[in-house]
Amino acid sequence: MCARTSFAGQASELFNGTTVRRGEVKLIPHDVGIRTGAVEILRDGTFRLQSGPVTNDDQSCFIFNEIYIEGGVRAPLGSIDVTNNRTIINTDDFYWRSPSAGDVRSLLASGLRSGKGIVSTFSDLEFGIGYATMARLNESGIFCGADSIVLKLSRIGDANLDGTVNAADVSVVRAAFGQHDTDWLSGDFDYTGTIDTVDFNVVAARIASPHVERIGAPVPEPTCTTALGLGAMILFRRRRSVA
Ligand SMILES: [Ca+2]
Ligand SMILES: [Ca+2]
Repeated sequence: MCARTSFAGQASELFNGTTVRRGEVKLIPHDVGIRTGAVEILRDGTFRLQSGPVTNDDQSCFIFNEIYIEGGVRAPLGSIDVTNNRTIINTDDFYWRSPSAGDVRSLLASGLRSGKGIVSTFSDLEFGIGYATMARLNESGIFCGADSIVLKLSRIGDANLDGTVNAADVSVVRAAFGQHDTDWLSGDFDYTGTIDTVDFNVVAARIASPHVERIGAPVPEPTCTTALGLGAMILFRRRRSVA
């Protein structure tokens, strides 16, 4: 269990117990504030957060304490659409259906692959969902622990989150190359947890041209010689199945 941090405010809205059976349920906040809750999403359902200004503070965000998606984290049949909201997935096992970090990564990977899982309708060839723990982002003071996962719409390839993709990001990926159980801040742009040639090519291709193919598409002449490949995915510890 991760350490719980202090509260900075009161939740302004709860969405506990929301079940999306099919179609779309849109969470429309009534005011600026923190929303916490749990969702259950069945086949072909989408739980969509109303898009809003992207914020980087703890005064306005969505926090998921529990997530259940039919099909499980590796083959989800429903979706959470975070649009452009700063969203936090609470991994604290204080909650019954809180996902592990590996579960969150699997849901992001599935979203990238199939459009089911954790997705953003604001994602395109330039922007994707960045992810890292609150601790890694030096964030605290909200309703969950330091190991909770923060999701932010980020420029693909921008590992250091400074808004641009350049040689500094290449350096980040190069330094983390071969590491497992990593995050976006280390250059894991395809949610495998491992930093490999796929991630390197993502950032290298975007320096060469901002209008490149989707993540995972082949790019010419990769410059990394160490190939771990997607098959080297780490087996993440699953505290519990959310299937
Ligand atoms: Ca950058
Ligand atoms: Ca990766």
